[in-house]
This record gives sequence, structure tokens and C-alpha cells, in this order.
Amino acid sequence: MLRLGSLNIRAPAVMGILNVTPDSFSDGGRFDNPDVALRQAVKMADAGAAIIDIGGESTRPGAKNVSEQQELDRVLPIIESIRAVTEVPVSVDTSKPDVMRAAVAAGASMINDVYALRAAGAVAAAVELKVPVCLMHMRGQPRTMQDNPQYDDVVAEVAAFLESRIEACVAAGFSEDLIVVDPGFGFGKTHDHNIELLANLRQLRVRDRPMLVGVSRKSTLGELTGRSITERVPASIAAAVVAVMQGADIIRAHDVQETVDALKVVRAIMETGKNL
Ligand code: YH5
Repeated sequence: MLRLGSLNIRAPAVMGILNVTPDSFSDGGRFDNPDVALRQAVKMADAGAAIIDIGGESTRPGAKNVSEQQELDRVLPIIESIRAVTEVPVSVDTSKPDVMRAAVAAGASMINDVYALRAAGAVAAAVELKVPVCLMHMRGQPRTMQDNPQYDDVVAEVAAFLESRIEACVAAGFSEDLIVVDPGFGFGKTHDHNIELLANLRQLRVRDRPMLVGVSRKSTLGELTGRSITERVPASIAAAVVAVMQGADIIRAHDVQETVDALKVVRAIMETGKNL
């Protein structure tokens, strides 16, 4: 069991992705209609998602910033409607302190922040809310992050960043026990950087904190297979299995049922105590 305050998750677990942005990369905003979004959330919960991640801000390369009001209008109704029909925990994918506050008040159990609480007031909001937070590594800003990112040692630099963000949160009074780390696949990384990170994932378990990994349908898988976004399910499963075999605790995925099945196989092998 992964214990994150009052949020308990049987790891390795799947975090189902629910985008409520009209311009999401991989769903094309298919879920920006509230009824469709709720149905998708229930479907993911029934398929075994341990948590549903709701994002109202697109972080695609080149994406524009959305206003706080826009983000609130997108995420709050769906958090409320999920809370009304299932017990599945919800995480809110946001960087804005007031969206964090409103989402938690509406029933979200976790914050997933691709800026790792670097926005002004974000650490303070987390300290006040006392819910688990995923701190993700991103080099640069979504608008420009894929413009020739460079590292001397991507694994060491991502690990050092995550360590420094844990330090900043703990120094501000946030409980280390509530922190999850994430190398941020595709966020200011080339294809080779993503492969290097996936091959060395064990080294990213900084301070022994749980690790979340998001590789589902991402461009690196497109480069490897030549497949379009919706054809990347098998490649996504393979990457998820590789990640879990190296200690990833939570896999952020679009294709929940397929990923849950794959992780059942990995878990059975891991429970023998051999090989992994
Ligand atoms: C993540 O890794 N990623 S949004 C491009 C795609 C498909 C999907 C080109 N939020 C992460 O999912 N939060 C996102 O095809 C995240 N970790 C955490 N913690 C990008 C995304 C995607 C991008």
C-alpha cells in the first residue's frame, strides 16, 4: 500500500487521465462536455483507476495559458459530479493556488502540478491544504520547452531538481510524506532524454518518495513506432511495464483498462520477489 496522508493506493496503480480542455493533445478535447467527461471518469473508475486526474489547462508544447476563471469553470463541475457518483479519488492537474484550493474544497484528494509548486503562492497553498502533491520536473515553460532542450546529464539533473523541490516544500512546512515525484516525460526533453530517463528510472526515486510516471501516448512512443496518438496503446503499455519494473508506483494513463491488466501481470511477478 502506498500511504499518502489519508489517500491510500494499492501500488503499482493507474491514474486515469481526464482532460477537460478543448485543445488537449491526445483526446482533442473529447471530454469537454460535462456528461461525456463524467461518463469517461466512471468508466475509468470501473476499469480500476486508483485515481482520476482532471486537468483544465493544456500543457501541450506551444499551448497558451488559460485564465484562472476558465480553469475553474472547466474543472469544478466535473470534480463535483464525480464526487456525487463515485468514491474514486480525484487529483487536480493545476499550477494555480486558487484552483488548488477550490478543487480540494470541491472534493479533490490530490494536486498534480507540472510546475512542481513553483508558481507564486503554490507551496503556501499546498501547506494549507495538506493533501498529497505530485512534483513534476519540467525544463522551461510549455510554450517553449521543446525548443532544443539540453542537459549534461539528464538523469542527475532531473533528480537534483526533484530533490530541490522536495526541500523547498519541506522548508515551507509541507509534509514530506505527502510528496510524489515525477520525471516529467516530454516536458523539456528530447526523444533521447526520455529514453535515458526511462532506462534509469530507479535513480529518480529521490528521498525514497513514491514515483508517478506519465508516458501514455506521448511523442517518444510515436517516434519509436511511427504510430498516431490513438494507435500508441501497445507502446504505452510497454513503457508503463518498463517503468513499474523499475519502481514506478503510479502510472498516468489514458487507456485505463489495458494498463490495469498489464500491471496485474507485473504485480504477480513482483510479488514472487524474484526478477524485479
Ligand atoms: C506527466 O507526465 N503529462 S499532460 C502528449 C501526448 C500525449 C499525452 C503527443 N500531465 C504529465 O499527457 N502530469 C501531462 O501526445 C502530467 N506527469 C504528470 N504528473 C501531457 C500528456 C501528453 C502529452
